[in-house]
Amino acid sequence: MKIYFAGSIRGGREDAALYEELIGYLGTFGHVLTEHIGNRILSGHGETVPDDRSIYERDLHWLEAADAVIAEVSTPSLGVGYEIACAVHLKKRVLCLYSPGKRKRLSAMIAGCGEVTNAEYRSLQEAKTLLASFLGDKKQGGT
Ligand code: 6IA
Repeated sequence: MKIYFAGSIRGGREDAALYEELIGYLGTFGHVLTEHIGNRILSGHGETVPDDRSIYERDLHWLEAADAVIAEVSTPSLGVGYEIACAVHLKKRVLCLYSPGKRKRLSAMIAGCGEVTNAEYRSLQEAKTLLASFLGDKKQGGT
């Protein structure tokens, strides 16, 4: 199974360590196409190489190839919102994970979208449980 993980980059890197944890866990279910999102060295400025057009085209290509899309939406990000909308139009299964009370309220354009699964969590363990139930029994070994 190919999994597309979306998380904030230029929207802010406050949750980078959390993304890293979630990506590690997702790796037990399949291949995570976007492992770099959890790279804590990657700054909120994003990198200049590859250039923005290459990033856009590569990510859209990965999104098209994905079997499931997981978006961590607690840190608001234009890019993540755009990816969610694209995924919906591509008829992908989309899970949006949101940790309430941390910062801003989740946009109504995500919270009110009936074509994605919205789920709130309060701990890493709870987020993992939500991922496992969304991805069903497709786990590939490990815990
Ligand atoms: O607006 P944002 O930058 O917060 O958007 C974040 C989302 O857009 C992520 O879910 C990514 O899939 C995508 N995205 C934004 N910037 C990059 C990027 N920068 N690389 C890949 N995807 C990106 C360069 C990093 C690379 C040199 C390791």
